[in-house]
Amino acid sequence: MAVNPFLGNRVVLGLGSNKGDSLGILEAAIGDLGNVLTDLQQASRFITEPLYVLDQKRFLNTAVAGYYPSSPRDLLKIIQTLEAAFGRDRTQERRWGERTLDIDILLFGDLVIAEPPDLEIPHPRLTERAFALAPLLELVPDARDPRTGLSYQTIFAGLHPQGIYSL
Ligand code: A4P
Ligand code: MG
Repeated sequence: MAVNPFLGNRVVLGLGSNKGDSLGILEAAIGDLGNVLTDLQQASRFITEPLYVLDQKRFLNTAVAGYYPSSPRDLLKIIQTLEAAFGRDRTQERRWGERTLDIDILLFGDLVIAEPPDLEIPHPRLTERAFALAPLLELVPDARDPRTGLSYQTIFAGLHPQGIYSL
């Protein structure tokens, strides 16, 4: 993905919510991300069946793309502050359970970062998640996995149907 010498790396963030006023939360969070990323672009909103933990409400998912001038760790701090501002309280959550706002760094330019569990880019579960790949592909249709060179379009086409519907 592109690097702009003035604006920084192009990044893609995945957003999800299934607790509280999910649509309002996503819209407001994206508004705030407009102050973090330059040239912000938004994907469609999708209603998606929950993955992993099935006894919870459907999610609302989307993605945004834009340019970011600083480091991946700085961006991680910003998105975690934003999650908390929208009521995210990790101490009250079960893993993969309901949440007011989840923001994942899906791609950060073509960087590959393997510093688990704090930071892994591309997001470690991106390739198995239709709810993340569908909006990502709207924004960056020709994106490739920087580790393998495989196109995300091909990976997405090979997934079993997971129940994702345009809002
Ligand atoms: N972390 C490491 N790499 C990253 C990265 N690239 N971006 C670390 C963001 N964070 C990253 O995050 C736990 C830690 O991951 C963070 O502290 C950060 O340092 P978390 O948000 O609590 O998430 P998790 O439990 O690790 O799970 P993961 O895999 O991020 O999953 P989600 O997305 O949080 O899972 N079904 C549908 N249909 N739609 C959804 O949005 N979401 C979940 C929740 C489950 N099922 C879903 C959905
Ligand atoms: Mg997350």
